[in-house]
Amino acid sequence: QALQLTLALIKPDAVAHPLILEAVHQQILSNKFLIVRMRELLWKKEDCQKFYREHEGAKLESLDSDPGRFFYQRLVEFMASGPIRAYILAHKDAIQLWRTVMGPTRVFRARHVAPESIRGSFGLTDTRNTTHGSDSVVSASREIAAFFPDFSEQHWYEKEEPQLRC
Ligand code: DAT
Ligand code: MG
Repeated sequence: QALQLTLALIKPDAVAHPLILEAVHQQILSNKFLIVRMRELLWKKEDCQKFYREHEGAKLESLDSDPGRFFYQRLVEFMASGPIRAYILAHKDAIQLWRTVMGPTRVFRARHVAPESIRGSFGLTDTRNTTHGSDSVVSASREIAAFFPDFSEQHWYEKEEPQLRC
C-alpha cells in the first residue's frame, strides 16, 4: 500500500513554548509518521489569507455575518503572529491519522472527548488550537505545494516512496 502525504503545521501558540513544541514533535514520532520535510517560517499575512481562503473555499468567504468575519480575521492575525513549523508527513493513513492525533477543532470538545489528543492537551482557544492538518488528498497536495514549493510530489512517489514503503 502506497504511503499517503499530509501537511501538518504547528501553530504560533505551540512553537512559542519549547516543551509544547517538543511534545507535538514527539507525537509525530511516536505515531510512526515519516518526516519527509520540515521547516520553520514566519507567515506573511497575505499568504495566510490566501491559504485559508482557498482551503476553506466558500465556507469562510460566504460568512458575511460579523461573527464569521471576526473569526477569519482573528485566524489570519493569529497565524501570522509568530513562527510556525510546517511538516510534510508520510504514513499509510497520514491524513486521517494526523487529524485523530490532533483531536477535534474546538478546544472544549477536544478537552472532553479526546483529552489525550494534541488539541485536548494544549489547545488554548478555538482559534489557537496548536496544530493544523490537511483534510483530504486534494487539500494535502495544495497545502504541501503552498509551504514547500520546491517539493515535487510526483518525484517523491516515483523515487523515494517505493524505498520507504514496508
Ligand atoms: P481544522 O483545523 O480542524 O481543520 P477548520 O478547517 O474547520 O478546522 O478551521 C480552520 C481553523 O479555523 C481552525 O483550526 C481554527 C479556526 N476555527 C475554526 N472554527 C472556529 C471557530 N468556531 N471559532 C474560532 N476559530 C475557529
Ligand atoms: Mg481544516
